[in-house]
Amino acid sequence: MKNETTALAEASGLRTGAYWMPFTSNRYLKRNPRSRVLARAEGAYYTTVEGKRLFDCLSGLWCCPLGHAHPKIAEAVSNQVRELDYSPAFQMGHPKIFSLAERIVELAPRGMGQVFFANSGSEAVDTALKIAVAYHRVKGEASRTRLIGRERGYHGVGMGGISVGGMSANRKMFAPLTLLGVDHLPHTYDAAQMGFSRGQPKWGAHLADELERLVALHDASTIAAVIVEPMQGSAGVLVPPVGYLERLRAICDKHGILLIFDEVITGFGRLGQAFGAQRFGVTPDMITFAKIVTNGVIPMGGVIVKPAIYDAFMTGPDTAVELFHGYTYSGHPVAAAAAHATLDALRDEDAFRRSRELEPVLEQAIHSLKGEPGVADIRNIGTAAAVELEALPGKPGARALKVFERGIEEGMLFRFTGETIAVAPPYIATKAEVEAMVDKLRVAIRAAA
Ligand code: PXG
Ligand code: PLP
Repeated sequence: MKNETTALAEASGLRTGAYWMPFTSNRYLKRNPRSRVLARAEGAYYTTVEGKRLFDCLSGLWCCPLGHAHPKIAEAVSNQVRELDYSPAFQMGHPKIFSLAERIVELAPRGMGQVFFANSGSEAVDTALKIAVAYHRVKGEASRTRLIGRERGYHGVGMGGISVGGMSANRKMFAPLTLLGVDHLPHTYDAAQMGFSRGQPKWGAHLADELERLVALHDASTIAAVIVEPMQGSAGVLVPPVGYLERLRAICDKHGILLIFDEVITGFGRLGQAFGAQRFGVTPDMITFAKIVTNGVIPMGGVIVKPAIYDAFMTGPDTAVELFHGYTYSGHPVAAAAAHATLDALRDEDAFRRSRELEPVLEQAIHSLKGEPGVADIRNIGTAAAVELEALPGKPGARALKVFERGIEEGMLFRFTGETIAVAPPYIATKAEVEAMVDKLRVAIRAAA
């Protein structure tokens, strides 16, 4: 293993040109990569190539709540590489993926039955959308092809995901590639009604009735599915109003529309329960997941479906392929091993309970930032929170960037997008660490004023 000095020497000669970085201001970062290149990680902390230690305020990108270099996950991955490193995904299987599917169904809300594996949230979403449209077709309702997403939604970057997604920056460049026959529900955020609310806002359930308007406009016979994040993560922790998801569920039931919860962020304990579905007491027809299923160690995603959906495909001769869909790495053995070890650790470390215990700590701390310069709103649920900042006049995004950069100086790796700072600390974080994170955020916000 390299020591920090070697890593630093390498970093100073860092050649950054060939790597086109995702969702990154490439030119800005490459001009000054200081503190932007991570060398190692352990527990709730990263270390940069310069040797600076950073608290992992967003659990990686929402995906590493058990902390880094988890010994049991590392061991499981390393053993699996030697035991069975790859197994063809089509017409073949391996023991760990069958048992993993069983375990995920066990964790899911009652009434779910099967799991289809992919390698990311984006693939999971595109898979769910394809299953939705194909399901209606195998049921003899081939006219049900329309997909309904929501404004400000994020469903990854696949062609399906950007189509049902509701972030204009992610869509506008690719507009000709987005699916036809997609419509969007309004988002549920209204600063005047729910500014600085803690947990679920009381106002806004009626916005689910907009689905009735879309049904009236397009007719139910053309609509396959509605996809929403139970809590909108990427948009900056937009929490569903009390009663909203229940109403969406009821309207979908009334019209034979499938309801898909995109739980790529909310799955596996971020809201204190296995899934957001359980936290909110609403069971969708499909759940997409990724990220935390392997603690971020190996890519994996998937779709959990109700048995009625799976069963609808199981017709015709039993030698026929029922669903013409899958990825080379669907159910990858190393990812499956990482997922088993992650589920073991979530159980053995009582991680969902820890997430629940941190929720009031984070809530209390984060709302103490109200009144700090430029703080426009604060929202939280589970171990997720966002602070929305007022834009500096004529400089969109500049204030959040300043907060981010000052955060690094303070030993905190915050996540910024647009005017928002999001935090989602690891479940293994202590109360003191969560409070320190918010204290440093206060310092950074003041410095950026
Ligand atoms: N659905 C949801 C709800 C997501 O949050 C995806 C799909 C796509 O997953 P993949 O694995 O293809 O990236 C996501 C991903 C952020 C951030 O900072 C959020 C995501 C990814 C990276 C950063 O909010 N969400
Ligand atoms: N492109 C080509 C040329 C391929 O052969 C394949 C898979 O065989 C893919 C794309 C899809 O790759 P994946 O299955 O990893 O999504």
